[in-house]
Amino acid sequence: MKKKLLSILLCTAMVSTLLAGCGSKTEEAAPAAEATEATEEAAPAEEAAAETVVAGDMTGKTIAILVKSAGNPYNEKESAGFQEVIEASGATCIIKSPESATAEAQITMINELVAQKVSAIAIAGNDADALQPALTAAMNAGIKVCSVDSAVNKDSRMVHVNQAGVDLIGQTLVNAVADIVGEGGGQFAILSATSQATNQNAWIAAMEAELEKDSRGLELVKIAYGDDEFQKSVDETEALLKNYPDLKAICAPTTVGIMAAGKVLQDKGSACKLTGLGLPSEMADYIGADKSCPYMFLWNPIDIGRLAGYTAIALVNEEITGAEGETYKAGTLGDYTIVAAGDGGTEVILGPPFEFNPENIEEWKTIY
Ligand code: RAM
Repeated sequence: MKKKLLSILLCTAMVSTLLAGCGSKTEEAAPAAEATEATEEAAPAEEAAAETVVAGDMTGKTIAILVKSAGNPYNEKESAGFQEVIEASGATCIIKSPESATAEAQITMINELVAQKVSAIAIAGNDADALQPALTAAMNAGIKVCSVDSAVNKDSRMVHVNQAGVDLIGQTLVNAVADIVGEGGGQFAILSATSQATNQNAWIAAMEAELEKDSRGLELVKIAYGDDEFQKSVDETEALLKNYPDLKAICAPTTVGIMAAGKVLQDKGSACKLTGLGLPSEMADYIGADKSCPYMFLWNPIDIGRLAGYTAIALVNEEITGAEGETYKAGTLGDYTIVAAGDGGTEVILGPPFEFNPENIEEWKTIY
C-alpha cells in the first residue's frame, strides 16, 4: 500500500511538474530521474484525487465551472480536476456545459449562476468580449470570476488561468509545422475550433507573428473552423485537402480538430501531415512517423482544472484579488504567482506545452 501511495504521489508530481515547468509557477520542477521512474506506473485520475490538498474551508459555498461546450473530453477532464479541488475544500461544485460553444449559451448559464448566488465562477470563454455584461453583473453581485483555458477580456475577469504562455504555444506550433513540412517549406492550413474562441485566436495570432519573424518558407493558406465539433472538423479537413491539393501540413490547435484531421488524413493515406494540440488518449492511433501526426503537444487538462479550482478558492478566501505579483498555493501543483497577461489583464500559467511523440504516447494515452 505504501509503495502504491508513493507511486501515486510520484506520478501526480511527475504529471504536474512535467507539465507545469517554469511559467509563472514559483517552485522548481522535480528531478528527471523521479519523473522517469514514476512514468512506469501511471495513476488513474481518481487515485491521484486522494492526494488533493485541501485549500481553505469552503463548506456551505458553491463554486462553478462553465466550460466551452458539452461532449468534448478535454472539457470533461478540465471539469474533473476543478471538481476534485472544489469538493475537497468542502464546497459544492457546479459544472455547466453548453450544448454548443457559443457566447449566447454561456450568457444564459452565467445568469443562472448569478441567480443561484454562487461564490465563484471559472469560465472558459467562447468569446473574449460578448460575456462582459453578464460577467460584470456577476462580479458586481460579489461573485469572484476567473477565466480558464480560454480567456474573457481583462474587464470581465479577475485573473485568467492559462495552460501555457501564448507566444510559446505559437512558436512551438510553427516550429513543429516547419519541421514536419521539411526543407523548402510549402503550404499549410490551420484547423481551429470556433472563430470566436479566445484561446485559439490568441495562439493563431502568435503563430502569425512567428511566421512574420521567420516564415521558414511556410505559407499559411487558410484558417478553417471546425467549431470543436467532430463532424464539422472532418468536413473542414476534407475541404482543405480538396481546395489545396499541395497542402503539406495541417496544424489543429484544438483537441477535437486534431483528432478529426488525424482520422481523415490517416484513412486517406494522405501525404499531408498533421500537428497541433491533442489529447494523447484520443490521438494514440495517429501518432507516429508513418501515421498522420508525427508529434503534437498539450498540457495536463486535469491540472488546468485543478489550478482553476485553487484559484477560485483563493479568490473567495480573499487570499488574492487577481493582481500582478500575488502568490498563492495551489495544493500539490505548488506555488503560483500572478503575472501580467498579453491583453492588459493578469494570468497564472500552468507551464510549457509538452510534446507527445511515438516514444511516449503509449504511456501518456492512459493518463489523459
Ligand atoms: C479543445 C478546446 C480547448 C483547447 C484544447 C486544446 O479541446 O478548444 O479550449 O484548450 O482544444
